[in-house]
Amino acid sequence: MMTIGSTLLLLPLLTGACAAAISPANGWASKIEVFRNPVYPLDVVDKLEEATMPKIDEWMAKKITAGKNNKCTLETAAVRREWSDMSETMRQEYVAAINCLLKKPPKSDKSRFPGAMSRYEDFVAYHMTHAMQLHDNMHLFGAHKYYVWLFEKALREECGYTGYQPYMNYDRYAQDPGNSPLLNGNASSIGGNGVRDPAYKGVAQPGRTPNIIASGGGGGCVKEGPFSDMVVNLGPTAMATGAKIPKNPRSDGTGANPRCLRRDVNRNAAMGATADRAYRLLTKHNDMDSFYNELLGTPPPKNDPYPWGIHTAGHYIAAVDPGGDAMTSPGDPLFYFHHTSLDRLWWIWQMQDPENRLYSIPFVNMNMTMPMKRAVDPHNVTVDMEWLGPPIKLLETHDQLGGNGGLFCYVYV
Ligand SMILES: [Cu+2]
Repeated sequence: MMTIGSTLLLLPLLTGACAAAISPANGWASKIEVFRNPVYPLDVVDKLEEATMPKIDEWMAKKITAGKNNKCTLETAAVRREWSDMSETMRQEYVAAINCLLKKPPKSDKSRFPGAMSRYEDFVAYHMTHAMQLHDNMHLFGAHKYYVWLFEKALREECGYTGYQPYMNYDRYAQDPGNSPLLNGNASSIGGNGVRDPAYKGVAQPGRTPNIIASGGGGGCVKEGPFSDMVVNLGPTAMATGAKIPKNPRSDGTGANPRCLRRDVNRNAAMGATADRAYRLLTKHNDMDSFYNELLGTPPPKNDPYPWGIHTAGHYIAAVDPGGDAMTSPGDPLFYFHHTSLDRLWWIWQMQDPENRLYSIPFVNMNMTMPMKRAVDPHNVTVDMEWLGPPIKLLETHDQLGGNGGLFCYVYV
């Protein structure tokens, strides 16, 4: 782990950035602390992100002048980092904070969610009962931004975590996720693969070629590293993709069903989220609908051995139970890394043209048309997190640098 000074970092940017009225000495790199793990050279998306930073700095300067930044500045912004860019001590601190949430008593309604046994599972309980709201076209980005932010807040305020929610750069791990610093089962990982279960075949992908994300060789209980002792209580639901998972006593999956965390750490999934795919996604689309649809892998890409779309690919990097169940997927801590990565991609896309993109909302999902939502004025839509956090306006969730009355104030590095 090493720290690179701001000047060094700016070198590749100097040619492009000198037109802006920001000199390197007081540009963005002097405002944000950057850590890079030298094992991983910057990929095309990282480079695009760096090249976007001067633009973001200018955008923030404009907002500050107009008095619209809600006290958020790049200097005060929290920094969400890539897992491998964090020190091993910080990674272990993150794991410890999740273990703390797993031990804290729940705040959700006991009669509605007898299976939510911890603060951690309060979040799962919300996701499994609000899946429709969370995943319609309007909400996928914004509501998940708020949801992850509340989770990060709980880690910090209720469990003393001093960092911020990490993301995973899929590309760093795609070739061999099971041996990656994220999932290799070391003390500074989030646990290892599940033991092999021949009954687990993978996740069906109807309409795509190939039409299955074939098993990566796991499928059973995680026996190595952090979360190998985790007890999963909620679920499974009708959306479960695992094999031989004990049934929940309640038909909607909200009852207590204590069992192990099962995983299939899957290269076939991860390869659908490589940097070339993310770069294409970020640079090819000027309008939100086409950006959104490519993220979801609709229409299915042709002549691609991993045609899942980045959203699906990221989810099934650790499929099975509950990671592979669309309703209870936040029950595997990997969920938060994935949705934070999507949040980062969304931000990079927005910031290519903040004037036009910050508040754009997708309306058309080629897989799932939700015509009712098209008639709704997004200005009137609120995101209500109920037992997780107060309701806020949907459009407030769009701006991570000043949204939610300034409570959202973070950048990705
Ligand atoms: Cu979700």
